[in-house]
Amino acid sequence: MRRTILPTAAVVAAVVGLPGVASAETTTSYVVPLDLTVVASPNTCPNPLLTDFCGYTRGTGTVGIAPGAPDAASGTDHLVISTPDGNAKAYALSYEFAGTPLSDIETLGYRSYVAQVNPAEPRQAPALNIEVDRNGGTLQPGDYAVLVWEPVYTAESTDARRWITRSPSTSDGGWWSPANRSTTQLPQPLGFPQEEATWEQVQAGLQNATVLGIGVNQGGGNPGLLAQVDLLQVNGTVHDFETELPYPTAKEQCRKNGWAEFTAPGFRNQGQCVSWVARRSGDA
Ligand SMILES: [Ca+2]
Ligand SMILES: [Ca+2]
Repeated sequence: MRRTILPTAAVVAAVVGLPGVASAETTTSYVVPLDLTVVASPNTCPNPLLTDFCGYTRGTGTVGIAPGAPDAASGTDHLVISTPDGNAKAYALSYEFAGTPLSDIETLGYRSYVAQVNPAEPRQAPALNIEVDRNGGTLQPGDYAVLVWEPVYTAESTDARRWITRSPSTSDGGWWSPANRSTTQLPQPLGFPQEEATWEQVQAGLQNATVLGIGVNQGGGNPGLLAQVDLLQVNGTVHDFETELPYPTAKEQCRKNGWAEFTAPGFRNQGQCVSWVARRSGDA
């Protein structure tokens, strides 16, 4: 959707494997501030959504793309999420995969960095969230559910101030859902064990489900948590959050030594930069 409407935000093919994730070929999609819409009420993302990502913030929570802790794999710009008090909440979800069967989501990954911990629970870090229609088809009342994967329920590191690769699709557990709480009538209605479920178990419990949105969330009850996320991977697409695109979209950007600023791809001189833009825009 967005990519045909906002030509500044294009996709560049690259091979950028997430460290620790099986090295299938992936495509890097650079996500810049124009690609993220943030709303103040839950489930009010514009429809149709003209950006790939939609974020929601509650109370003092914030989410945005900004410079943060340098990371060899993801640069210095990241998705930055802050929840200053216990009521705050903030998330950013991609809707590029809406309608995809949950069973087709094979690879999920991201990198996270906790710059400032929640003092009451210093192991907390941003979680992966997937909004689903639990039985596919049209979204009827009762069909909506959010699947959550949290590092704290797995054997993955909980260290602060260190970039850590997260592996929701291959970890030893960590999945749960608010819609999966057992009652006396119905033990675990989504069909997988809370918090200790693997991705395979989630998929087995929700065989007809379809994806609505996929992204990262910092939920309520995390006062003081200040974190960064990058390289959000869904199957073959890796989302790299950047304040600016690392490549030129207009020939003018190559001039006055502008060519030297670009990194993906990098250029040897102005002429090479101009040619690249011309080829890419089809007017070479
Ligand atoms: Ca449905
Ligand atoms: Ca980045």
